[in-house]
Amino acid sequence: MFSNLIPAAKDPILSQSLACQQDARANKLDLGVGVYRNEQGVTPVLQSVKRAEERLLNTQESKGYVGLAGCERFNSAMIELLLGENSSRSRAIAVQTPGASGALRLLADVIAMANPSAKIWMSDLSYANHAPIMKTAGLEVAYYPYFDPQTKMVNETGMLATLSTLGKNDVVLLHGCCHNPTGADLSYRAWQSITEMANAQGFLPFIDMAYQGFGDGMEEDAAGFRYLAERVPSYLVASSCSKNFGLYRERTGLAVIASDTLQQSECIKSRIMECARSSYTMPPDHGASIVRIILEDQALKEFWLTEVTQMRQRIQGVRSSLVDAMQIQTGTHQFDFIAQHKGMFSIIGASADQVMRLREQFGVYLVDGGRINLAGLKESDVPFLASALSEVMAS
Ligand code: PLP
Ligand code: TYF
Repeated sequence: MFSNLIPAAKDPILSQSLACQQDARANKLDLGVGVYRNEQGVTPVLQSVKRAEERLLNTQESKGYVGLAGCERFNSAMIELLLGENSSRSRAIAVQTPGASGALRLLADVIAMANPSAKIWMSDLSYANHAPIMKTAGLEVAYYPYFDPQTKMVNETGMLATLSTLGKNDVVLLHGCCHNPTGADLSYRAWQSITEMANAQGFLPFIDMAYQGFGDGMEEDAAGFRYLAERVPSYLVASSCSKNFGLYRERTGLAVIASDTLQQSECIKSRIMECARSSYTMPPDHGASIVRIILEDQALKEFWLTEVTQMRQRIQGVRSSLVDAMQIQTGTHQFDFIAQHKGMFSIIGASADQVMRLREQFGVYLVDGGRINLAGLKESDVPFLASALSEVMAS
């Protein structure tokens, strides 16, 4: 049966972390996979999560099945976190999914079901799994210009020029905030232009919100998306609890559908549940129960928000320390862009050769393409990283 199969290519991100684990050097740095680590180098279980888990342990009376859409109270609480008081809430409904990855796949499946010739446009560059997920769902993938390697910021003119050519057959995948892998986010003005174009030309916005709270704040990070949501007839969202709740392995996410009418959204939801049924059927409950408990309890929610603020501020602190250290090392402002980037990642402009040298000579592991995970860097490792970067990137 399987004799004609050859082994799959390695996961480009996870394989870097595995290689780092096998590296015997004491001062190696794993800046590959996108997980948050604290100053001790640990990816912690949040205290708010511990409290919710304790409550769950003491009160949960059944492990019976929940349903194809998961927990509806989780779905409602997550919609509120994502949309706030946004007017599109009246037509937005959701399905609990195994991570945002599960949401991306189910939403891709339902797009393919509705329109097999739909084309998904994604940013050049984008999250390493976006294209494989969309292609496996049978969708055609294309790219709009996004990252400008010169300025290290978004090439909004180029992006909007491409989007201006799109129409009803097209889906535009946008990162809600904290762009992976570049760290370069859209301006509010760009969100406004995209909204106008979606309305005038009829393409469907599809937002991937994997890092809400890691950029400028929980509300701030949703502002551009909410502007769009209020004004376009239809949109889709894949949202993740992996990073902002630290629930990575619990596989907790949400697929949101907002169509012209609630009735139409309900129809799409039923088709998404059908796709789930023919795959994993029901999503895992533990992470969603934790999130529901936190979001439904005002005091616990406030406490969780302070924990997210601490994570965000640590990342911002690391960004500014690295900028300072690079100014000292290079005597230039060449790396100042790192402080303007948002969220966990930055593309620092290292060539394939330089990424290899960082790995071999210094034990510094970046993802191919030169993505660095600032959220995995300790303040105390900044001087070592800065000297490695300046040595490798100066030559
Ligand atoms: N979307 C983006 C942009 C991501 O960076 C990630 C990575 O974790 C995901 C989706 C997948 O997240 P999850 O762990 O919720 O499946
Ligand atoms: O981009 C990242 O590092 C995160 C984590 O197959 C991740 O999104 C990495 C690889 C992968 C799934 C998630």
